[in-house]
Amino acid sequence: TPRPFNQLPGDWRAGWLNLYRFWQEGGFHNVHHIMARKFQQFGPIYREKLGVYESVNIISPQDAATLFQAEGTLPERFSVPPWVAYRDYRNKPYGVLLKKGEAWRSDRLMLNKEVLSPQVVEGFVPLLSEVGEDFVRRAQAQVGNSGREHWTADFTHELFRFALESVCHVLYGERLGLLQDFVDPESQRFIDAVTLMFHTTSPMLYVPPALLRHLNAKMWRDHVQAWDAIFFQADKCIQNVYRDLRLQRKSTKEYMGILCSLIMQDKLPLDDIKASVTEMMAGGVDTTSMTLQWAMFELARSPGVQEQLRAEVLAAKREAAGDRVKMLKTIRLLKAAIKETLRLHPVAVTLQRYTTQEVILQDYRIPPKTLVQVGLYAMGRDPEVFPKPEQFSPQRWLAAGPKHFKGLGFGFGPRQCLGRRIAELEMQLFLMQILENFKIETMRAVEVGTKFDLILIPDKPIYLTLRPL
Ligand code: HEM
Ligand code: 2DC
Repeated sequence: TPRPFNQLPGDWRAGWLNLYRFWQEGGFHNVHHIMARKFQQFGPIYREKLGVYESVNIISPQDAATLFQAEGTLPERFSVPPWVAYRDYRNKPYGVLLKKGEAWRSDRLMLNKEVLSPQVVEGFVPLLSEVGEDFVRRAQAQVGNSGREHWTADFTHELFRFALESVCHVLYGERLGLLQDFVDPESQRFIDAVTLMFHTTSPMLYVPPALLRHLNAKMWRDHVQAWDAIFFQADKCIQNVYRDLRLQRKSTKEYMGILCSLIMQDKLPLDDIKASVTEMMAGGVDTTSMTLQWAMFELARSPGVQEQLRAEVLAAKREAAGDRVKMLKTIRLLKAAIKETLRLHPVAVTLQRYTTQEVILQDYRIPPKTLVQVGLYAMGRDPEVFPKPEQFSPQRWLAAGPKHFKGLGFGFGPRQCLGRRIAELEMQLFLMQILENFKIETMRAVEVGTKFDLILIPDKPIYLTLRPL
């Protein structure tokens, strides 16, 4: 018979003491390392309490499968307290990110049709390719300006702009012009606000924000300011589109973007559309850009893999006569390289679900309403799950053998990442276009670690070189 819940290993009795220890260890930036260590200490399942939040943590793909197969039709993840607190404080409606139950489901089903469905997604290809082409053109100009035969830089900000330009093109059907020499300061403010919003979230994760609000702590004030800037800027973009639509300034011939489609469908209240579009605009900046930065870094460190990918892309280009939609159907290794990047460098340190019924994990009975976290970062580096985990090897995703619940970078099931298809296409097209035009290089000696800043990011700047082929 399965073992009872209160026999689970872990320190879950003294929440505040744990939080203090955690803080002492620099835990706010090291959540991923602390988790990996706890799995070593306690084995593949442990229970934990930090502040007021309790969770059960798992690492094996089989346990993840058990968890997700029992999630039902209204899955719920940990809802980040300061994000909820901001919306309540300013009286802003929740989008799909923070909604629950039937209210979440009805919004999500409408959004899926316009954001995730294969028919619509194919229409994003020309929009996203165009942005990728502009990035290549800009890189070529930078090579020209440098007076050398290459462009060497920390690409963080370039990629932030690329990512915002990309997501806005599909959301609004319009270009912001962020890949030109002059960047609109308002857009730059938006980008900085998203980074600040993530950065100020992590220290508040385990402390009830109501407490911080009462203390009027600087962290909370900065957080509010960041969200204010995010909502202000998104609202301006949304109003522009709305006005153009009413004045019939939009030509109905071409695809006009996700926002237009949602408004014209007229099945969701405008406030709900706005809330979710704002979340997508904010969710589309740091996520894809950091993943692309890691992908280029890994490719620079593995020139052999890079050559293989380039050969695949160039062959696909020849066969498809440059048709990007066709090319996307044949670039298996490139898609595997993105999965491999997310294995070593996931955006989300964990996936989480509240159980709705009793589940058995590692032979322990987990009661309903328990927060269970899948340690995504720890799983990606566990040699039991991925042999030679330190090796960047896209090929492992194409080899025979079970991949069951191993590629979870975008989450799973009906609550998985809403932006998944946009993100995948954007990253595939970007890497295709870079590989067609440049060699990616880096200084081999530099080791780069990972820092938790709500999402996982590099712990120091990454310098990359693009060298025209
Ligand atoms: C949710 C990862 C890009 C918008 C999530 C989740 C993960 C994730 C792990 C939680 C899924 C779950 O609980 O099962 C990523 C990664 C990205 C990325 C790795 C890029 C590399 C994007 C983009 C957008 C976006 C570009 C916007 C277009 C969202 C939203 C949710 C979400 C709105 C909440 C969905 C819901 O609760 O129904 N993402 N994401 N993400 N993501 Fe992404
Ligand atoms: C952070 O312990 C650590 O995709 C917490 O685009 C558990 C947790 C819960 C939800 C996760 C979050 C972590 C990391 C960032 C995620 C978020 C769900 C969606 C969000 C993974 C792992 C993200 C980045 C969205 C953000 C959209 C937002 C800017 C409006």
